[in-house]
Amino acid sequence: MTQFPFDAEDQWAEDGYIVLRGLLPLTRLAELKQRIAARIIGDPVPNLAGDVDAAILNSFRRDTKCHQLSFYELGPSAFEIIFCQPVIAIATRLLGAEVELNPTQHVRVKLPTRLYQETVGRADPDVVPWHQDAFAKDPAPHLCDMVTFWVPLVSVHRVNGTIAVFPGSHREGPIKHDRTGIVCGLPAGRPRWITAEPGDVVVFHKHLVHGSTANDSLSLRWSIDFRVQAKGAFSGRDDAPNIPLPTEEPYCRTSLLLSWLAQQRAACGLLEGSK
Ligand SMILES: O=C(O)CCC(=O)C(=O)O
Repeated sequence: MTQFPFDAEDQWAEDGYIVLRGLLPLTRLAELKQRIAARIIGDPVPNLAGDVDAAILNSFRRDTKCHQLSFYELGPSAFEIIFCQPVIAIATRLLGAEVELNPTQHVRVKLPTRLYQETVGRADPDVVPWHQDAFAKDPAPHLCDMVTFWVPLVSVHRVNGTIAVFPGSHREGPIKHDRTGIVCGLPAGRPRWITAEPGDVVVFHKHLVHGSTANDSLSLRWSIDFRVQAKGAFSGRDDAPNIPLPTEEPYCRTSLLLSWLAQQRAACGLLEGSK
């Protein structure tokens, strides 16, 4: 069973986020990265054992939309990370015994900002302005009892545009956001850029003010993020269902996988009757 490090609860209360080190298996993360690369470049990909970043950067030079992709395209490799025992154990520790997967999930392959600007000639869309996740969806999502899991697939640091947080800002509660979803006025204190390695998981409070800065390196910054909420909490979305996370064995992984794929297809507006 995954244990919290002895000081994690204090840090959660004080700072509104924790970085859990070495929690996820590197083989699974590498598989996921391969799968993402294959989807971006286009299946089948003859040999991704080489320089995956170079292959994606070249494909971006040919087609500047190619780095956009959705979670549901990733299939079991992403599923194995979201629905793993350590994630469920942390979620239940922070939110209570019964938890659900919120439909908002992202795969982010963040391009070097210089390449983006030179190729597309406008501001880099992968820079995420300061916000609280509780406000990411209207209406009134601040009612949602939720935590965010942010999972780097490469080493992340300030230069390659890791996430940055205002430690303790969750204690200010909901802060007004403008119509574009940016906080109106920054919280007290200074931002902290999170340094993390593949295998680490950053977990943060729904009211933690965070964002991410430009990728000033020459390589890609890879991450995924997803949200878990208390059972019955409002997800902020009516276009896709929440999925109850199993906290006890046995359960059927195949039916859970199918529910998750359906959730993500609905979230992308790909199911009949969904928006
Ligand atoms: O990964 C990023 O660049 C931003 C992540 C973020 O804002 C989030 O997960 O809510």
